[in-house]
Amino acid sequence: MKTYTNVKDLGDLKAAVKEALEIKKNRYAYKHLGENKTLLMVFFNSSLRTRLSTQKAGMNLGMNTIVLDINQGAWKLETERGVIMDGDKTEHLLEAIPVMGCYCDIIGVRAFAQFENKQDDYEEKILNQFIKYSGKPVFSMEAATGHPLQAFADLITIEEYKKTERPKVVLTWAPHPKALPQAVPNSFADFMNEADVDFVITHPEGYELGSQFVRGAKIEYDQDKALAGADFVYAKNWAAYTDPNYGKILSKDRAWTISTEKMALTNNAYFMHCLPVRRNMIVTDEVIESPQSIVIPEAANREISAQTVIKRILENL
Ligand code: AN0
Ligand code: CP
Repeated sequence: MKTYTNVKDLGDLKAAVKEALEIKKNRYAYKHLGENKTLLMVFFNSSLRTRLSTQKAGMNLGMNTIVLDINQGAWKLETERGVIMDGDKTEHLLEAIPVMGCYCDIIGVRAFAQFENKQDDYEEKILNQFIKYSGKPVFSMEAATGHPLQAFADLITIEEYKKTERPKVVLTWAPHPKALPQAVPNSFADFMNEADVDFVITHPEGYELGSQFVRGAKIEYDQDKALAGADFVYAKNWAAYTDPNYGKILSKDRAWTISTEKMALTNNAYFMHCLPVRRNMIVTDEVIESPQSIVIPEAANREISAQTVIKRILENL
């Protein structure tokens, strides 16, 4: 594997999940692979899980790991070419990226959608410059349009908890006070569409996601109908994708919050969320604290998805 930005990079998805579950059984079995290799993790945005789990994954593989927070101590970076740099930006991304590439063997990048220019976001302007100019294999740690390490961990978790061959998995929009990217729901849809599940997406009108991610998934605008018979409820907020509302909040309707009443409509479903989650906006205290909530094992699987991806990249260096 040379880059990891979406489900296709994993090839045979069943084989990838199988490999991940094998790694989980003995996560130190490949410690030799990363010897004298350095993983650089570059963050343009905050993180708790991705930072810790990816660093841990690299260490499990015997790698040295370096974390760079661009907004804390690094020079302010200009990202546009042709700009006369007489403002507050000290360094250009076009020098910074190849320099970062000099000090490592693999680079993970977190660069969220900025909601300033839809085309820039959906062309993955920042991530693709790392791929093009770093000279090193690059993987996404949540970029503008996707969070494939999260979705891979989600699929591993569903595989571990499913009680039927083909479970019903419902991705539901839920309210949030701030405009959030579509990266998590995009990647979740990207993966579920390739997995052996009955996949349904529910959201208020106006929150349609990009067709390149939704593909053939069922859309149900009535959340109660969507939840009926669900085996897994995956809640997430996202801001509008479609024009002219790209990046806007259209609703904060708490009728969409996942509550005990909503969960009662399901087939005793498991509750999932990528975290961080705002309680009593996305999900009530009762539901997230219930035995059906698997948000912690889901987060734990981030170490496993990251390790599977980094292992495959190391094997191809
Ligand atoms: C981010 C998002 O929604 O994309 C990260 C989630 C993993 N969430 C927030 O910014 C709260
Ligand atoms: N789920 C996830 O990626 O969490 P962080 O933003 O804390 O890394």
